[in-house]
Amino acid sequence: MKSFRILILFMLCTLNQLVAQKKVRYDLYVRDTLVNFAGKEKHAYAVNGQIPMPELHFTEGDTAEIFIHNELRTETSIHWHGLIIPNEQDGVPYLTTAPIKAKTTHLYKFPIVQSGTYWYHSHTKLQEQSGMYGAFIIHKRNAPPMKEYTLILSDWTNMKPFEVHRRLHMANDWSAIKKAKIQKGAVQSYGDAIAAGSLKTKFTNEWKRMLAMDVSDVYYDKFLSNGKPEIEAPQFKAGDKVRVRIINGSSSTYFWLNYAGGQMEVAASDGMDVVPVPVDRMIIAVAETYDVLLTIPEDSVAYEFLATSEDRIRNTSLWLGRGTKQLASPLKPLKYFDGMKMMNDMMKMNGNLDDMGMNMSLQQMDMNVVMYPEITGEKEEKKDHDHDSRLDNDRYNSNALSDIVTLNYAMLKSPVKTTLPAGPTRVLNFTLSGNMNRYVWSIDNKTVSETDKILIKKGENIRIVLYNNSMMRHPMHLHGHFFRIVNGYGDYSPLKNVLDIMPMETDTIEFAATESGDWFFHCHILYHMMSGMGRIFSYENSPPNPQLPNPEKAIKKLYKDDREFHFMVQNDFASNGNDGEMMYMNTRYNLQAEWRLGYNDMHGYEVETHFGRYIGKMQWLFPYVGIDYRYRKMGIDEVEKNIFGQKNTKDIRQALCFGVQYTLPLLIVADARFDTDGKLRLSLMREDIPLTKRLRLNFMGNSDLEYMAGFKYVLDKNFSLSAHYDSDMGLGGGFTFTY
Ligand SMILES: [Cu+2]
Repeated sequence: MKSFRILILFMLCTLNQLVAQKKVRYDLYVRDTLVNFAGKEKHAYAVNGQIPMPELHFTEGDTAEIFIHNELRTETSIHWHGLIIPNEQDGVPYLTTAPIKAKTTHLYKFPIVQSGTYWYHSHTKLQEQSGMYGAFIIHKRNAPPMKEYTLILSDWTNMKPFEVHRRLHMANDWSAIKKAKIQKGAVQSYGDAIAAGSLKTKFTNEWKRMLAMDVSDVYYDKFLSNGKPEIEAPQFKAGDKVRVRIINGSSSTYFWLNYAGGQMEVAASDGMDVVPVPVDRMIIAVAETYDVLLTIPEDSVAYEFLATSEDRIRNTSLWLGRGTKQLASPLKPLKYFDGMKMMNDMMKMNGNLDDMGMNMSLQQMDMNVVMYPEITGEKEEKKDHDHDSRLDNDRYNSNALSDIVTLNYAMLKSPVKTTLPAGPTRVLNFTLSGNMNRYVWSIDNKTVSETDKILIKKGENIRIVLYNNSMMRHPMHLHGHFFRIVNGYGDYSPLKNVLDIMPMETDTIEFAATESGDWFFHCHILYHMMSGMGRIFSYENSPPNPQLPNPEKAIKKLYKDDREFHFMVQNDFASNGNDGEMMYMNTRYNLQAEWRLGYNDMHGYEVETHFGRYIGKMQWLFPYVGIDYRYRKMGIDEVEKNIFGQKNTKDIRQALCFGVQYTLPLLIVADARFDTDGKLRLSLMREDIPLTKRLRLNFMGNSDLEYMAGFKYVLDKNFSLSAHYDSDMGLGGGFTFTY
């Protein structure tokens, strides 16, 4: 009898718990679809027929049950960004969770233990760029009702994401040519430099071995607010204070945000509340979320909330209220050569960055500030003496140089104490490293696949000191944990899960190791992550993960992402012959081939192949081995010698060669090689000198007294007109095909 009473009691308790923990179920069907966001019908992934994926709502204390029905012919995954969940629910395929195979259903089930603005996205290959991102909103329990609106921003390209990624690795500047249609000077050619009176700046930039660079490297055809170029929220009335939950679901775009109805009050970041702070404008990094409070000043007006891509090429808007449209002030175009000059000043000849003693951190000094005309002023309206003296005292804080307030991380304060529990502290130093020219992104010059997991222990505190020694900013995201940004607010340092770190900045973050399993820490720019910019934190003595029965085998799949080889080929179909090159390369290795096919015996043909490895962070050094094959028929008694007096073997050559390439200032590639016939050859070569937006110059000369110079006029992403003079083949013209 007594045991029966205990049973009843037990059942009642369980029932009570069931009521308290409400199960919230969603069914998500992932399907291939065709969309037309920017004038062309393109392939994308839709969930329940929509892009972005459906907005999911939960309340703190719920249990989420989310069924993913994968109706694709490829595998997929879903990662719950910013959520504190059991490791096997985190959704990184092959690291934490089983991949969702084609035509199967996967159940994610986890308790909701927090509240705020989060999102979810595919963590498989480049699927996120094709539409797999959505809002994940968790309401506070017993929260008073409030006016709110969810805005998920994203970027759309008509180019296949695979193509975008491949072209980034080829230093192909087609996207700059596309941008130049909208913003003059985007290619930053020598012609653009002369027009801007900045020839010396351009020359110095190439002397320091930099390619023209922009604040973002992908050209997007559209930016979207909840899947549309612009959206309206007419339901809001004068006096309403609307909590706009902004999620940057872009693959690689940062957005500047400003509002036509006055200041924006920043109230939360990455789901965590902050002490509200009013700002005039703010940047939202890739994968960050911010809650901002916007006030509607008057009825009969629709106020623009404007999101402009950091490169200022395009924008997308949300209109709050109903009536006459009140525009937010548009952002002025970038001053490219002012930015380039700044970069030149900070770039040392060895490829490291020099902050000139400024100890930059927490986004307080935007090194791009010289490119932003609204802050630095147009040339004719120089700042007065008053401002000049402030510049010395507050040189680290860009807000001191401006009449408007821009959000930075030093302004974020947690409303509650965020002190870490007592425990041993482990300090890790990471230098973010990158190579723009070959699009290699890494930490301490190593990619994810080139490093071991970083072992951590439950109960310790992990402090990470990050230094960004690359030329781009990186939104670093930690899975499954919140970290404090050490920002001068001490016990009230803000909690986030994405840290945007600008070039030359040093930032410190710290978190309590309270979980188990493996957690990804990576740059959230999709193309940087896929290039290998990340690390894996692994808790020692974690229980086996039932989703990954063979973790050693599984992790190899993850490593494959940054080991991927990319292919490019170029061929010039000219009146005097046919020449071209191909490359098949990854982070460190490159298999190159060059060929020249004449149309007669006198011109002959030749093929050279190289296989080599790039050395060093900047990858300027490239030792290789290769095979040469060459055939040509000269007239009798005609003998050619090289500058060393060696007789030429150009007529017939089948040789093994060993050589080394080195990239010199001005991006001139020096090549020294030695072959099994005992011949030495030195050459200098420069390709793709941007004379104007579309006109390019190449030249080559070598110790066999061969030389070549040519022009190319870029017609579109695959075709150029070309003309060249070649010491062997003479003058020729035709067209060049580039893939
Ligand atoms: Cu990055």
